[in-house]
Amino acid sequence: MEFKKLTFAMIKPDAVAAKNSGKIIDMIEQNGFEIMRLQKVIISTELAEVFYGVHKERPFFGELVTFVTSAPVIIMALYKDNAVESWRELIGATDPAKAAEGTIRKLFGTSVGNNAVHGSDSSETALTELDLFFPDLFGFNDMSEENDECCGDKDNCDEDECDDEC
Ligand code: RTP
Ligand code: MG
Repeated sequence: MEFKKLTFAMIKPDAVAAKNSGKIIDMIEQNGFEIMRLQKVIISTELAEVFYGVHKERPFFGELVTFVTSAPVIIMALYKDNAVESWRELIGATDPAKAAEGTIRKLFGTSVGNNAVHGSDSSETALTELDLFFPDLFGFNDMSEENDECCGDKDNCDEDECDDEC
């Protein structure tokens, strides 16, 4: 999996509560994103403070944490060429009033705070956010389990496929 092709996305509490998540997920698929992970969760305050840590000095930090932990959200790992830029283009500007026509925030956001969705702002941030919410994502192709099986059955194993420790 190429990491530049991944981004982290969230349908925020306002859009989930307004029953817009189905429409947003449909837009995601119609715009060519592969949904690699999807989960509906209620985020803890501790996790929200880490997730929004970059904004901790901003005056709206407390509001942001209270909002994102207030009700269920849908978190996703999205896969597409230029995933970060492509997803940010589809969601539109932070303020729904300034977002381009047809973008998710223009369609479903109602204010700067209640702006329907989140998108990572760079590939580096995407990796951090994906690792925070989907820690299994990057270990998915880890071959260690196969190696473990191999170690347990040395008679039937192809030595070349075993770790040196076997
Ligand atoms: P996000 O992280 O949620 O995808 O949004 P963004 O990159 O477009 O905007 P960012 O600057 O990262 O801000 C994070 C969230 O903080 C809220 N915000 N409130 N009251 C304000 O002036 C203000 N500015 C930003 C927004 O909900 C924004 O999504
Ligand atoms: Mg941001």
